[in-house]
Amino acid sequence: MSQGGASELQDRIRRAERVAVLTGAGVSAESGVPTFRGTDGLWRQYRAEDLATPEAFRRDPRLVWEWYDWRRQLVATCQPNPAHRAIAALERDAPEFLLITQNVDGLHRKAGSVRLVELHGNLWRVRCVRDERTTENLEAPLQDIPPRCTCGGLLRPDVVWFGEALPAEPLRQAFDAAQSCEVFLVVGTSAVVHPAASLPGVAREHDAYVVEVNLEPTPLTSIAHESHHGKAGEILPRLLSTSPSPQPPTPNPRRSPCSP
Ligand code: BV8
Repeated sequence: MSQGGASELQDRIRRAERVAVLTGAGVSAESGVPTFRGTDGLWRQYRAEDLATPEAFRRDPRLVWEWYDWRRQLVATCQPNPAHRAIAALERDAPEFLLITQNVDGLHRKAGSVRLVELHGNLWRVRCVRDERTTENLEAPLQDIPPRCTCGGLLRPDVVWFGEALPAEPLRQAFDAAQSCEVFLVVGTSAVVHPAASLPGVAREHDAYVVEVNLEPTPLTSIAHESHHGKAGEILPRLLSTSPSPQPPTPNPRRSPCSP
């Protein structure tokens, strides 16, 4: 397994029919979106069990709703970074491609990715706990916190909480891609949350060339053919030889992390 040295990735991608990419919170870090388990990560400030479980929502729906609303406002002004854009460019070049993201921030779509599945749902969509209908219309001024569906049921974030099953069709597509791709690129995930974390191992078992791009080593590093440790926004454009688009101005550290 090579670390950070010469990469076969471009050559492997050129020769590949099917390419799959798995991303985690690290791909959005340079856009200003906090990760979960990093030094300044969300789970450092909050306990996952207190906010990202169905029990937490049953116990204190207002607290959980307000936490996700805070995250929506945090993410609303964040822009895709060169890592998102390099993955969107790769999609345009690969004959068969699937982006499998654990992220709920919507930045891959904003960067132009189309062939993607969101394994853990989407921050911008809410779901009625009673009739399961979803909506992305969060504009209406909220009388109640959390707001209610027209059927009277509470609206909840349409994300996958701990102990909840992942959406069946995206999960099926993700495992199909891992089993059939020739190249599997993993970007910005600590690889601790299952079942997403098992995908790179499935790809490796099916003879895919597995490449990891992450700030630091993870449980995947030992099974990857290549591991490149550093910032995805710097490494990916170079690795995929997409010229990094002009860097947006560095956000003023004294203002909200994503304000231009
Ligand atoms: C389920 C809510 C079953 C959404 C989240 C097998 C083994 C062990 C445990 C389990 C298992 N199977 C199931 C479990 C239980 C559990 C689990 O995995 N627990 C772990 C933590 C021990 N899994 C579940 O509960 C899942 N459900 O299995 O249900 C079932 C089946 C049928 C019927 C009923 C039930 C549900 C999992 C989803 C949980 N939801 N969040 C939200 O609020 O966002 S988890 C949370 O972690 C996020 O969703 C996130 O997507 C996910 C993964 O985190 P990462 O994206 O990897 O982020 P992290 O901060 O950890 O790492 C970022 C990395 O980036 C770091 O390595 C960092 O170094 C790097 N980085 C930072 N900056 C950069 C960078 N890299 C590059 N460039 C940079 N600039």
